[in-house]
Amino acid sequence: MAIGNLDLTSLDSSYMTDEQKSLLNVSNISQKEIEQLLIMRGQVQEFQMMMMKYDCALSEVRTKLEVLNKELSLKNNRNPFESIKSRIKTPVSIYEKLKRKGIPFSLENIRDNLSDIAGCRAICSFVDDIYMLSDCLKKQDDVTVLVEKDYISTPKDSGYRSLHLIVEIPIFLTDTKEYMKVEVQFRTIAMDFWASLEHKMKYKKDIENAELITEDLKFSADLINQLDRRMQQIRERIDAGDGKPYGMTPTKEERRASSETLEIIRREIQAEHRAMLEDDD
Ligand code: 0O2
Repeated sequence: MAIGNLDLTSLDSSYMTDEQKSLLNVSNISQKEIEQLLIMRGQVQEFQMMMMKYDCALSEVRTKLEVLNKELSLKNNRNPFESIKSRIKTPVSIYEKLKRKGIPFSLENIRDNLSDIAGCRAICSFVDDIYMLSDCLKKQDDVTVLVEKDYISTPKDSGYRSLHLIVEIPIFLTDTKEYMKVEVQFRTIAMDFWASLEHKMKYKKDIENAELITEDLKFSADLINQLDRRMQQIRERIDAGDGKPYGMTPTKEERRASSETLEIIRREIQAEHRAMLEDDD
């Protein structure tokens, strides 16, 4: 694995200028500057080795999920997940995350403080598939669950919903076995759609009235939650071969009333915010 296109032999690792030293604490660092930092510390190979191990662990977890998907789709006649994405965190994003946590950039700190260097995301159609799939993964005897964060039952203040597992799995190298952490996120298609949009807004600077968008996102997160639950109920009725609504399923009139109520609440939130912004002026 290459870290950029730098000629690693062209720099004297024992020599550190003031400018190079300042790289240790910059707020906007580039990939090239991180490479230089690693070269200065003589840690290029160690860093590459560490990232290779995360990459191997990621492949293992991804394969485990793909195997489960194949088996469960044969058993249940539908795929528990629609798609799967995996990524290794970039050096810049590793640097920025450590900085956000107030931790200096070092290989030891990366290993000890970041659990999402290797990340895998399974996008499911239904909420119950999320729990079924994650339970199957958790049960495997070479998987240790270090942390479980259920942001579906307890969403974040932003409205973010997903199930996160930090798992540790062994990877087998030529003469060693090492345990590596991988973050696995499970979401529905709708939750993923929401999270991508919200992520975009977080990283976009200079949005006027950003608070209004934040409120709208929170509101939309609730709507998405309702939609996910409803889709699941519909699927269960299809599976049962009986279209009869469940006790909880509202009538046409109730549905109309609840969407009208939601619209009123949405307008009230927006009006409140506009008033707040006018007060600030
Ligand atoms: P990126 O750029 O997506 O990689 P902790 O482990 O508790 O110290 P951490 O790692 O922030 O803190 O844990 P958390 O809260 O479980 O978040 C892990 C990842 O979940 C984040 O990684 C995001 O990908 C996603 N996430 C968490 N909260 C939100 C949210 O409110 N909105 C969106 N869109 N995504 C969220 P990163 O590294 O923060 O970001």
